[in-house]
Amino acid sequence: MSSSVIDFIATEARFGARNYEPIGVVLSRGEGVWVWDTEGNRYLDCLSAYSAVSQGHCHPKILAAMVEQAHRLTLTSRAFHNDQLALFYEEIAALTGSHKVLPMNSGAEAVESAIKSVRKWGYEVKGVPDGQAEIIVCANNFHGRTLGVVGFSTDPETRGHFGPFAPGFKVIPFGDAAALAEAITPNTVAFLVEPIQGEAGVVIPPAGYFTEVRELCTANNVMLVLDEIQTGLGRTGKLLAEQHEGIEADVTLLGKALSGGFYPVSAVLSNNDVLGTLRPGQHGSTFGGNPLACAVARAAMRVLVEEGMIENAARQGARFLEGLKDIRANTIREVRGRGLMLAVELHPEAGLARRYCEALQGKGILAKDTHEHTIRIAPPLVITSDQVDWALERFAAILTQDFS
Ligand code: IF1
Repeated sequence: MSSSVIDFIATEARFGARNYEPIGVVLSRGEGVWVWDTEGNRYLDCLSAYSAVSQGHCHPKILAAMVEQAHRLTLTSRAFHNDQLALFYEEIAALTGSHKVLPMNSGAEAVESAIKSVRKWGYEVKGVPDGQAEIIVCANNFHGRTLGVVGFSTDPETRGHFGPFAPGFKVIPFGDAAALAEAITPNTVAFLVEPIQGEAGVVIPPAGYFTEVRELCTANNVMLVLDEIQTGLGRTGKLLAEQHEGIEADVTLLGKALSGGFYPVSAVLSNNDVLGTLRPGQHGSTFGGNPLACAVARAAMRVLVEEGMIENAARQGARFLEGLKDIRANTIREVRGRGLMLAVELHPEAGLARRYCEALQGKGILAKDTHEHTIRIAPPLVITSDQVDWALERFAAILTQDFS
């Protein structure tokens, strides 16, 4: 490792809160599926910044839109209108079939905003007694790092020593519709769930689960809130992961790739009056819906559709999944995935997934482990067949070794 790399890492260690343990690489440039470190080594990015860079690094059309807008107007606050927000509303509503949009910045902010909105809907429309709204969530969920959100996490690392937490949440097993039926009460206002659990290790629910969930929520006047911040915008091979299940959420959350990795942009999308309960002064954000964010998001959505990235994710995801399943290695317990949201779960005795990710780095691939034994694989949706095959060769070379 060169001195400059050591200097970057040492300086981060000296001044930075140590809330991450990055792999030992210092990146300085990105283009498409590729990133380069400060030494000029090239890597295929199989994380895509946790699915925020789905359009590929530094997409030229998103960059152009950002630069053009940045020269004109970046931030006005919502105290005044601007000439980008209405266009963003129209385009995201048309793309997703939504009627109401609440623009926010981070994914966690979108989740918190959805929680506030469904509670308000519960009190003012459903008639739940004030202060008694219940929201059902799933074990092993990941919806962000804010205090309200980690309050209903079941992961000790995510929630440990951050209490006390807000009440009003019930935890049920993911993928179990009977457990949802059992947990619903007259005070239940929403079921908040990821279509596929990302951080949990790309956990895909049983076929038919969301059909039953949709029916239960409709029958009990419970809002189905789908957190598509990671699964949305083409990651699973369809615009929204819910489309694999043939259902429609009442509230959909988007973030990450909504900006193509250029800017924090998230949104709460509602197909009914949940967002209609918000009145002026009852919710807000300094940067939410700013013209720069809107211009970036408009370009990010446009290239996603116009450049066929969603269809490519389905095609290349199938290729990647089959190729991973063809790897004969005693280290592999299970290969899972939908579209380009993939994971290789290792047998515990094969050692920590982190070791395999470090070995993959030496082969020119950047991937991230999750929960000790799973390697998450999520390249940008612009990946080509040749690049998938290039990556598969390297995954096979590493997974057939033993780093226990
Ligand atoms: C970290 C992974 C974690 C998310 C879903 C909301 C949010 C996220 C489904 C919040 C964010 C990021 C956060 C980042 C690592 C990454 C992540 F699942 F993507 F891998 F942590 F679980 N809903 N996920 O995945 O969005 O506020 O971050 O914009 O916190 O370490 P955010």
